[in-house]
Amino acid sequence: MLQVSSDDRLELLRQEQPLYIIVIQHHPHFNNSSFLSSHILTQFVVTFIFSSSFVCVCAFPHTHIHIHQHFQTTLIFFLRCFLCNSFYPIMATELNIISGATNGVNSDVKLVPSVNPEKLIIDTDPGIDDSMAIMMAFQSPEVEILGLTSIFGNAATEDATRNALVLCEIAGQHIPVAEGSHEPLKGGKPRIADFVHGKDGLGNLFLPSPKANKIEKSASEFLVEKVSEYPGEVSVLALGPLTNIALAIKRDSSFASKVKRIVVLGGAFFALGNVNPAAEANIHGDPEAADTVFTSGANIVVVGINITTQVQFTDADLLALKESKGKYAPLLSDMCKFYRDWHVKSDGVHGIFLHDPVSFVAVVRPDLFTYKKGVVRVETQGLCVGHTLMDQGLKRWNTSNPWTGYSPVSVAWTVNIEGVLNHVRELLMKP
Ligand SMILES: [Ca+2]
Repeated sequence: MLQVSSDDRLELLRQEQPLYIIVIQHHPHFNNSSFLSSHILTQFVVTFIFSSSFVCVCAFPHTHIHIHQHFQTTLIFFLRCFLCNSFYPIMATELNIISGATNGVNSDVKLVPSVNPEKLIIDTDPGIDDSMAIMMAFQSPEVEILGLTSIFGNAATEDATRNALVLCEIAGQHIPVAEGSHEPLKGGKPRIADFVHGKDGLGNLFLPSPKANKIEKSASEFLVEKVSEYPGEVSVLALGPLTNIALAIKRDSSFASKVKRIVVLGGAFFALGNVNPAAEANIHGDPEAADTVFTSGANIVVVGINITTQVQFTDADLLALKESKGKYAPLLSDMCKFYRDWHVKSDGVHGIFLHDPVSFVAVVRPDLFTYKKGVVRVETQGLCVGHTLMDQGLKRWNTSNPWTGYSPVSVAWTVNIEGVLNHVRELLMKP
């Protein structure tokens, strides 16, 4: 029988990101060794490991199930790979393999998710790469989008709201869009990256105005309302400056503890920025808000541009997208022209960085990244305003400092580039 040693279990418990588990449950027909010795089950496991959004570790609650040696060996091999690479952390979701088999032969085994999709609010400044991430989310059964909240950044807030409504309309999604703050916490006119995303924020496509309207509630009101309605269940994907999230934290002192997790696209960790050498655009857009969010004690995962710039669509990828049968491929390909030309001018990259799509992948496939935990602070003034700096915990400081006493956050440290690219391609090219 498959055995997981106590050391392996300890290693599992040390991890802090979600582990998705497939439980092969006992079933009256499952103890037929001829069925289990078939390659069907092995294929399921291997298929799941490589192509699905779930990591496969199997547990056998009923020890009398006989596992064929071939299957067992495969399983142990993958289990060991996972544990050694520290890829697969705490349990979050279970899938049950439920057999519809009779006599264990010619079985039609079905995989039935035993949990509901993850509730997700996307706080966004669409934005070309935001649009890619939003359309990917609409194509992902693993998430239920409760709504979009808008923020300035790639476009002014009112344009971001309009674009969010347009994207929902194109996708046939009847979900609320709540407008966010028009300015950073400290006030003043926000910096708008129209030179990256076009005057309309969507690559100068100037799409028709949406028919639907934003809801009356503000973004922070909507965030607080949904997180209070489903405490511990709602995740937030923050793709722009963090003003709305900071306002939600300020509005409701229980927000940080009630939100399931906040996945932030922002910062540059031990790397140069993209607004200037010190700062990344989303954090630079509202440094005070970012510092408020990072020190709030919420469960936070940060994906910086040190990670996202590693994941690029080349011109060949963009062509493949254009020629694909992807449901939103024509729209996104058109948008990407402007964005791609800017990358050539700005970075000498013949292609695009996939900042926002990568951050969405971190929501549904956290296993494609490794993370380090540490307190993150944001510089709010001076030369390096907007700079994110993490205490890696490598030193026991002699005295307290501005990092002391705050909860650590998870900072994405490495990325499985091909794994993320494949997931992005799969969703964008999905009919
Ligand atoms: Ca964005």
